[in-house]
Amino acid sequence: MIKAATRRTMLKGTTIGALGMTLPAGAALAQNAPASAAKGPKVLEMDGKAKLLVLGDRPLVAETPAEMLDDDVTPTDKLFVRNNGQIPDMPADLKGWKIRIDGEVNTPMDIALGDLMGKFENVTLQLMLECGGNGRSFFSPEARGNQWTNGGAGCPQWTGVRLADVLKAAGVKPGAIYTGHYGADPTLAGETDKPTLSRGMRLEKAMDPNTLIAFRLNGKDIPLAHGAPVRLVVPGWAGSLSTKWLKRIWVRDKEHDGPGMGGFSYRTPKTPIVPGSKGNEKDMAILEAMPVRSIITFPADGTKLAAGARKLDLRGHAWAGDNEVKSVDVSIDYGATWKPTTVKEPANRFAWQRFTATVDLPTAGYYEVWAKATDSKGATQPFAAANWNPQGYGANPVNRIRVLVES
Ligand SMILES: Nc1nc2c(c(=O)[nH]1)N[C@H]1C(S)=C(S)[C@@H](COP(=O)(O)O)O[C@H]1N2
Ligand SMILES: [Mo]
Repeated sequence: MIKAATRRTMLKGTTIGALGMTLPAGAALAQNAPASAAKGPKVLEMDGKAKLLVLGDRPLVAETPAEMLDDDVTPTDKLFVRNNGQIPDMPADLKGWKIRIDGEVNTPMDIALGDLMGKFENVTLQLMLECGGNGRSFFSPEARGNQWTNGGAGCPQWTGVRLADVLKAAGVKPGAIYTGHYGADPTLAGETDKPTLSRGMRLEKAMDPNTLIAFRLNGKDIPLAHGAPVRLVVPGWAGSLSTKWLKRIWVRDKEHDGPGMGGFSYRTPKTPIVPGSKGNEKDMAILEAMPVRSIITFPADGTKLAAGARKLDLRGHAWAGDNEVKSVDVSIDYGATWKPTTVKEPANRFAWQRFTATVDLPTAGYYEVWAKATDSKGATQPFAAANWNPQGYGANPVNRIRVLVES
């Protein structure tokens, strides 16, 4: 007992960096490694950002390694970056930045950010932001797009006003059913006269008190890469709805049809299709809430434990779109047996939930530690990425890390 406890303490004292990623490629997890990993990870070099892993340069897309997501509240420098076009220039006058609310409203308005901040109640919430393609690299065969592992997600603190309050002030007409969002980012080709991406949501989600027009991230002005000076935060749903550099919300009497709303974009099959097949646009439904997911954030994948280590302290986060996480279980025998973890309440609705566990490692040698979350509706993570779709949304297989106990 005492011996094990001592060794546990030793593990805690060792930095992840010193232990990290020492296992050979081609170990059992290779089948789940992102395809892009073969080229070697490229590290983000950007002021104010941590060394995220670059999944694409044009547009800039970078994910957060799981072990960098260990904080309870994701620090701004560690939040993933996902752009579809170019990053616009920083506006000179932040408070004077105007947002247009129009369409199916009684009083269309152009409201300056300064007025928005002053006229509506300011709220601060810890809210999940997750790319619709998070987990894409786990699809087989490979789906089109950035090969996210699990790092297209984060849960920072946002301050803003409720979109619902602003829409109510504009007076939503009875025929309104949907929103359409516009940002100020130029397209990849540099065009400024057409939207790079323009997604929208059912009015019900727009009226949810947790859907924010946000102007602060972790208590500071939102940095340029994350949508300065103002953006939407639509927690629990595909990140593409959380429009950065927000310029306009068009309230609509039909489903929005901007770029990113049709075909295979942000849509998944209503009934499962053959993996790798073309699929039929008519059989696709809009991806709204993200599925249940857990990530182990400590220790890092590939950690080596000192000889004699027989206990492993684990921790991570789990989240579940519109739902709460009810349980997270872990396995060290490839899913043959499972052990429950301790799952904390979320800081508020739409915040991720911390899970912790101590698992016994009966011998020296190689282990995979798997984590599987189950939500309040009973949905759980599959063993492999399910419901394959051409653009690779919603892959949420059980999370796996590799650990080696030295002999
Ligand atoms: N204007 C604009 N907003 C946008 C995007 C974009 O390309 N342009 N990308 C969206 C996508 S796909 C995601 S996942 C989130 C990512 O937000 P982040 O870069 O702050 O992490 O922003 C969304 N908002
Ligand atoms: Mo995204």
